[in-house]
Amino acid sequence: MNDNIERLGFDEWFRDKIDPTKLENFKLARVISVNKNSFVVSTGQKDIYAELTGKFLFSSDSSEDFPTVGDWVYTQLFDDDSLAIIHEIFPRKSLLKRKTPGKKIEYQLIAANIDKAIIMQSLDSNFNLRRLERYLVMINESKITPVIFLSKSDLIGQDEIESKINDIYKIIPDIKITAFSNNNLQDIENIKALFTLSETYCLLGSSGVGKTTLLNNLIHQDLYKTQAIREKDGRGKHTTTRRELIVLENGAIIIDSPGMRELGIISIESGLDNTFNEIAELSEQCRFADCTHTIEEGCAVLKALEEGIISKERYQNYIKMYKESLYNEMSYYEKRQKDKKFGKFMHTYMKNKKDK
Ligand SMILES: Nc1nc2c(ncn2[C@@H]2O[C@H](COP(=O)(O)OP(=O)(O)OP(=O)(O)O)[C@@H](O)[C@H]2O)c(=O)[nH]1
Ligand SMILES: [Mg+2]
Ligand SMILES: [Zn+2]
Repeated sequence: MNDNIERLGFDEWFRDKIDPTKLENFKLARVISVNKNSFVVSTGQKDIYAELTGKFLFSSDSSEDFPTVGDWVYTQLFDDDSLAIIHEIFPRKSLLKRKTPGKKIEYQLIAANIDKAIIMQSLDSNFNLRRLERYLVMINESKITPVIFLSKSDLIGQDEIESKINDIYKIIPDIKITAFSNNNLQDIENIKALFTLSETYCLLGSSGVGKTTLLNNLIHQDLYKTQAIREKDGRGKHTTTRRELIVLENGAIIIDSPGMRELGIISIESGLDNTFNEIAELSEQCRFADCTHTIEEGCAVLKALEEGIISKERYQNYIKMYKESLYNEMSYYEKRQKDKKFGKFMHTYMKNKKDK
C-alpha cells in the first residue's frame, strides 16, 4: 500500500476492507472537493479532476449512493493521470448528513469518513445552546466525536466567556470546548496542537463564525476566501460554497464546509438519545413503552420537567426534534415508495414500448 494515501487518512480500518481484485484495475483516491457532479480526488501525490461512471446515475436510488467529500473511491486514471473516473465508493467509516434544506425530503451528504466534527459558534450573537443541541443530534447519529470551538473571544469579556462555557457543560458535561480568537496568534498555536496526525476533522457552523479564517490561519496563508459579516444582523454572507479537504503541516486533515442555515433531521434515533441522554434514561421509567412524553399519565419525563430536574428549553427542543424526525421519516418513506413504484412503471413502460 502506498504511503501517499496513508497521508490522506487511509488507516487500518480501511486497509482491512480493500478488495484486492479491484486494485488490479483501479486506484484508491480520496474525494477532496465536490461541485455538483464534478469532483476532485487525490491519490496523495496529485489532485485529479474526476467524474462518475454512468452506473452511478442509473443505478443509484438515494443521495447516499453518491460520493461526497472525504469519501475513498476506486478510480480509473486516464490521460497521464489528469482525469479520473470514479467507479465505486469504498466502505464508509462514518457519514455526516442532514435533511436537504427546504421542503424536499431527501438526505444531503455533508462529509464522509470524519473522525471528529468541530461545531463552531462565535461568542457573539451566534452563540445558541439549542442550535448546538441540533448539531449534536446530527453528529451523535454517526460514530463521530463532537468537539466545540467558540470563536471571536476578542469580542466579549472573560467572565461572559466562562459563563457561556459553563452553560454548555451544564447540558453536555463531557465535551471538549475551546474558546479562541482568530486574531490571537497564541490561540491559533494552541488550536494547532489539538489536531492529530491522519485524523479527519470537519468544520461545521453558521455562516460568518470564522471557519475559513481559522483554516487560513492554520495553514498560514490566505488561500481561501473569507468575508465580513453583514452589519445589520451580524450574519455571514455564505462565503464558502464548496466542501473542501486539506492536509495541515502536522498531517491532520480538515474539511471546511459552507455555513448551514437549516439543519433538518430525518429518522434520528441514537442521535437524539445520545444528545439528550438524561431524557432517554428517564423515558425508561415512563408507564407506557410508547410514551410520547407530552400528555401521558405516569410519564417520568413530564414529572422531571415539573420538578425542575430537566430544563424547559431543553425538553422543548427535544420534543421539537423528535416530532420533526418522525414526520420527516414518514414523508421520506412515502416518497421512497412512490419513487420505487414510478421506477417499476417506467421499467414496464419502456419494455412494452420496445416489444411493440
Ligand atoms: N473579531 C473576530 N472576527 C473574526 C474572528 N474569526 C473570523 N472573524 C471574521 O468573521 C468574518 C467571517 O469569517 P469567515 O471565516 O469567512 O466565516 P465562515 O465561517 O467561513 O463563513 P461561511 O464560509 O460563509 O460559512 C470575517 O470578516 C472574519 O475576519 C474572530 O475570532 N474574531
Ligand atoms: Mg467559509
Ligand atoms: Zn414519557
